[in-house]
Amino acid sequence: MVTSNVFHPSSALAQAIVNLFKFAFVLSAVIMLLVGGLVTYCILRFKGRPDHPDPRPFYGHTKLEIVWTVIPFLLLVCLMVLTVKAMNASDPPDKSKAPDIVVVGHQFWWEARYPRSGVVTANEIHLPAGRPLLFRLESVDVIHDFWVAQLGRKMDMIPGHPNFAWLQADQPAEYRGACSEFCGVQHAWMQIRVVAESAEQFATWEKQQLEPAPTPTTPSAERGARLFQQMTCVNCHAIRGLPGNADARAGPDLSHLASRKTLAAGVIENTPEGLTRWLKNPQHVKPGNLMPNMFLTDAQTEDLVSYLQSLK
Ligand code: HEC
Ligand SMILES: [Cu+2]
Repeated sequence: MVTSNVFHPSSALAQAIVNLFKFAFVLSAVIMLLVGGLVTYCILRFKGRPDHPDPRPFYGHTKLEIVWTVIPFLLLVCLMVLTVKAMNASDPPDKSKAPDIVVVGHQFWWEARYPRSGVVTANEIHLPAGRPLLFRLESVDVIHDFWVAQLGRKMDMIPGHPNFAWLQADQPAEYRGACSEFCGVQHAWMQIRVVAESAEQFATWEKQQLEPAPTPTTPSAERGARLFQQMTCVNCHAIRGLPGNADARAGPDLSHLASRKTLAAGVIENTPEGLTRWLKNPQHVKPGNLMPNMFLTDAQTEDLVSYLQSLK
């Protein structure tokens, strides 16, 4: 099941945020209608007519000024109390604890690291449902904002200043998230897929992600693997098991690319056609992203696609 309806929260914190939003929205709507209504009434009722003299102005009406200061003050106090209550719907993130998941914002994709197991993946974040998870949120370039509305609060990712947040999915399902701070031309194509699953399914996923990338078995995939290392792909993309590129983090980790549904943070489906289009010219598919057009020939593209497809 894929869900992206912010009004169907999947954790106590997300529920508290939705409640606060609804209250603030209704309150603002009532005030807007009241003020707008009164202004409209006054315009119609007291509009100047040719034979009317100017109305008498009055200054310094103490009672009136007290009333229109106290009412907004009380409303703001009320909103503040409710906001603090919503913020306390989850524990304050404990920065001294080891995070469950580290998400790093990149222009224009998400790196996800699982410090306990050592799994590294991108754009598709698997997590066990039913328990709170501590996220550490970082950025390597500009300010991004990690937001999966149904699981918890949104949180800025600020270069050099890691932030922490609790997120939880009560139900196993697929949740959608997005970058919520304008971070460059492809900001809108920084989507997050969160796959919340049972503890067993999650453990299976983690185990599979930890395997070294499978060795290619067909001639085409073998040629693709060689191309991958001869061309500059290895400088930007890590593949578990390839010698010497474990630190390549300029692009997504591709060790188990074939286990992901989409490419480039949700822009296209991860199919042979999608991969071919991406490799032929990533700048056409996602203009301004940080993977250059490699000007591959059709044969090279085909071999690379067979190789990448084999990375289950
Ligand atoms: C200069 C660094 C760089 C080089 C060189 C490079 N890439 Fe990329 N690649 C990236 C970045 C950055 C992204 C993420 C783009 C985005 O989503 O904004 C990416 C995305 C991808 C993706 C999609 C991954 C995903 O999980 O969505 C694939 C597949 C890929 N590159 C394959 C290759 C191959 C094959 C080569 C060599 C022919 C290559 N790349 C060369 C930086 C690079
Ligand atoms: Cu962003």
